[in-house]
Amino acid sequence: MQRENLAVTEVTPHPAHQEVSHPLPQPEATPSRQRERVNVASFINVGERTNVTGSAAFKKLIMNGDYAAAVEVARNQVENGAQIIDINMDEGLLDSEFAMVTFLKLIQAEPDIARVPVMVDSSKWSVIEAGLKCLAGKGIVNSISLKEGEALFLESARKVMRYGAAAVVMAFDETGQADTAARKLSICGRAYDLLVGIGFEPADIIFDPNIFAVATGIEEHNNYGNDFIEACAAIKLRCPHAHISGGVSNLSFSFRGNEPVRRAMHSVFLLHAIRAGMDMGIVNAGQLDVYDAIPEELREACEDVVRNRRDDATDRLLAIADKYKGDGKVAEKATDEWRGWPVTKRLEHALVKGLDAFVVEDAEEARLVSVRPIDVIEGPLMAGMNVVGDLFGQGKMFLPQVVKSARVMKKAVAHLLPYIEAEKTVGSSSKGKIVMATVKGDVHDIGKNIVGVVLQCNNFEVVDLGVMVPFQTILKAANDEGADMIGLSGLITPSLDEMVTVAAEMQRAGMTMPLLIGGATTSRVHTALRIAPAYKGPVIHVLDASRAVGVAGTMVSDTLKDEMVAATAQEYEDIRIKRAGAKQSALVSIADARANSYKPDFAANPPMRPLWTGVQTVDDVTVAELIPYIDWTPFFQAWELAGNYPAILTDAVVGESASNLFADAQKMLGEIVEEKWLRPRGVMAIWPARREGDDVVVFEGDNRAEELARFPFLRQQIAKREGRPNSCLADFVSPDGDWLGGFAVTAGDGIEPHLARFRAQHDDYQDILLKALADRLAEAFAEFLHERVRREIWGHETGPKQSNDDLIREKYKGIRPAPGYPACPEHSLKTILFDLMKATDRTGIVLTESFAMLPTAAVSGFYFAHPESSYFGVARIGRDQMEEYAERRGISVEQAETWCRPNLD
Ligand code: B12
Repeated sequence: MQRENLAVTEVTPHPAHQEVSHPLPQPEATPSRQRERVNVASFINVGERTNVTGSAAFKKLIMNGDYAAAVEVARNQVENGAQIIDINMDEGLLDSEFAMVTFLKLIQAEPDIARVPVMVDSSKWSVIEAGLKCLAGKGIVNSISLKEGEALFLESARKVMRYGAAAVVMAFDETGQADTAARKLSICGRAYDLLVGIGFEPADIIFDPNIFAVATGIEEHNNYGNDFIEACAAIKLRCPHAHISGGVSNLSFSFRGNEPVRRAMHSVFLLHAIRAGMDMGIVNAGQLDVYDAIPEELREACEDVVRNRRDDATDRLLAIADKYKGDGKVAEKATDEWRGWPVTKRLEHALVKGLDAFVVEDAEEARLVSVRPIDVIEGPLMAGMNVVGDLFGQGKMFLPQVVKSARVMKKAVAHLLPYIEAEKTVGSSSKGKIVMATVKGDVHDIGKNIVGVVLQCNNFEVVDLGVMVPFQTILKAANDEGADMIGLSGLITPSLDEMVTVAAEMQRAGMTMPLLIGGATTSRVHTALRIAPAYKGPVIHVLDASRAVGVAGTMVSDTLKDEMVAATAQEYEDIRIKRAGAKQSALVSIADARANSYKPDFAANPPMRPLWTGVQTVDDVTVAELIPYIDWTPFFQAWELAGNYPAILTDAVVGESASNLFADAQKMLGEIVEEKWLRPRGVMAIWPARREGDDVVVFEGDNRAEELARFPFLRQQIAKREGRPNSCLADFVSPDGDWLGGFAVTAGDGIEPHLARFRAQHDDYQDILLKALADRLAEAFAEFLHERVRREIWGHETGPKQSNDDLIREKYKGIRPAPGYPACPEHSLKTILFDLMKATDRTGIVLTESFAMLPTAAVSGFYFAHPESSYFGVARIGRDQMEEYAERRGISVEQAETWCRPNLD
């Protein structure tokens, strides 16, 4: 089967434009992983309701042939936070192959379900194979094992490899299921060696080391919790890159009927198992509690049982279990009790809870009783921040809370600073200094700001140079400041080249300090292939804010640094070797790709004449009108809170954090509307057009005589399976006369004075909140304007308006791809679009040299109206197309190579 890999940059699809390609989440490969924080939020939930053996309701639907309702079960799983869905059709009275194929085809057609990977679950290989054949992205086979010996195991594994799939490997061998930690490790280790020996990708191995019931009354079962947890840690060390999964509900089987106790057991178990390396599992989010919110008595009793801490653990849990039946809620403690505590304890409490109302008052009180003002920072404030750092590290606190804590810290420090300066004492000794910048041409800075705040919370000194920073400024600041390391950030693909430039310039300047790389468009692979070779000093890609602390901490540690630098260098070298030797997906020539273009049925659906053509400034839209169009899920993602809105608000793990954040967002939105902080500004256009080859040519008049401009689009060149086209956006435009639309919108006009105000107040929380809301409003504006265009200007949509949910799921006809998104990855097309629409004059949006837009909260793109138009990813293209593109675009081949780079590797 031909897998359609995305380009080297491994960009994450924009939520609005997801594609069906599912790389498994990669564990960080360095030894530092063992030292990393427990990230409960990064734990992957596997949904299991689409399993005829596990769900009577699903079985009934499938047996009755009610596939439409069965699809809703899958959708429901995804909406409730499942990040992988397990599908099983093993039922004696069923044609399982037919059921698997029918169901998979149906869910593949639903973009909001198809965005999560599928686990094809069956005991019959024929069913698994039938399932794998119809998956467009990477599949996961559930499961293979050594139960029937090595020969059969390897035969199955080879078949899995042929489909480019991952596999769940059960800890089961010829003698049975593994129960003790030692057996689990020995079977998984053996399976790992066999798999790696035949070239199976280690990251595609998902071990299931068996979670068994504890507290059953049978003594031999008492250590099952520990056995699993210890096995996780040992397997992670023994089998680099492999994942660990398990079915969590088995653990509490003996407490059936007492949900609060089961939930508490699962939460306690997961805290330890995730910490030990478990990275995915079948767990119902509704069956989890926030660890710290579990009543202490129950939590301790569960700890005793799960960790087998005392012989009478089962009896003790049984003795209290009934008390917690029902809703199991405990009365909240009086909230203002803490104001009566000693000042050091109050400061710690304010930091942990992110309460800034009394912090200046308390910092002053602490200063008056301290010998030197600096003692307040180095004493109670740092102690409080250490608690915050630890809780975040243990996955017991989430990013929005940490940013609020940072605000409390900054306010206290701001109050103390004048006294410290008056005394001219030396400032607090930091762990290390990092100079951070978003590179030249790029304007994104939420991710960088978050990392900055988190590092500051962990006692790093951060020199933030802002956005669009040329390499000269970065290098100079690093030298002048005596920095310990440099951190670069970037949102869009042109920044990747700029990062290579910074690295090369660091090399030329003879620097040796570590270079950390982060931002939405960056990846471990790109860092290994392009950035690291340009610089001899340490270069490390950092996936997110939570990992930044571990990496930065290690880079300033005398004992840990060398090990991590060497391990990362080795890991990047492995990536380079693997890439050099890897068979890349085959390409066809651009001529053959064109011959296999997508051919819409223009006879059945001829191009629809718009009600109006021309260019129009859009200045009549208010923020209040845009609010209902907001897609909230990415807002929570920006704060590292995993889950879909609205289910995330009641999520057992992050629900409380998400709800508080959401309430703060609503409050700020109220102020934005009330006090007119932001002014939406936009422009849209519709031109008569025609397809010429892979270009869409736009014209002044309806007779299509006077050419205004041409938009050259890129075409997929990866060899396709029979019946699947090599698509190009131009395919959706008729060569016999059609129309094309364009737009550019921003919600960022007016944002600067408010950001400056928050900065002056040392309030990173409000600063990041406002930026994140402006970004959501920009996306909402694009959605709103597209709807207006479809209904009132182009007029191809009629009937009742669609709900916001349906808009988010793109249930409408027609698309609005944006330059930079996978269907038109080349960013420079924005210049043509902007010139034609006079977008800068009409909206105030300007383009940087890398084609980023300022204000940051901005989106621009095209409108295609044909009902068959759809999103896809261009992915890798050949040099033949790139060279021809240079000609079509009127640029040199070198220039085309730079602009198309992410699609060339
Ligand atoms: C939200 C979003 C937007 C928002 C705002 C973005 C912003 N403020 O920067 C809006 C809607 C405005 C937007 C617009 C566009 N977007 Co957009 N967007 C996203 C999205 C969905 C999430 C990005 C984000 O903010 N994540 C949350 C932050 C917190 O995460 P982060 O940036 O990754 O940062 C974390 C880590 O990377 C790391 N990190 C970051 N920096 C640093 C630095 C250091 C030193 C370290 C150690 C770590 C570190 O830690 C951070 C915290 O955990 C991504 C897709 C995705 N899922 O990533 C696309 C994405 C980034 N967008 C993309 C594109 C193309 C665009 C547009 C060009 C589209 C267009 N033509 O209009 C515009 C450009 C906007 C502009 N001003 O020029 C592409 C970029 C890839 C590409 N081909 O260039 C992406 C990847 C989508 C895709 N698959 O195509 N976008």
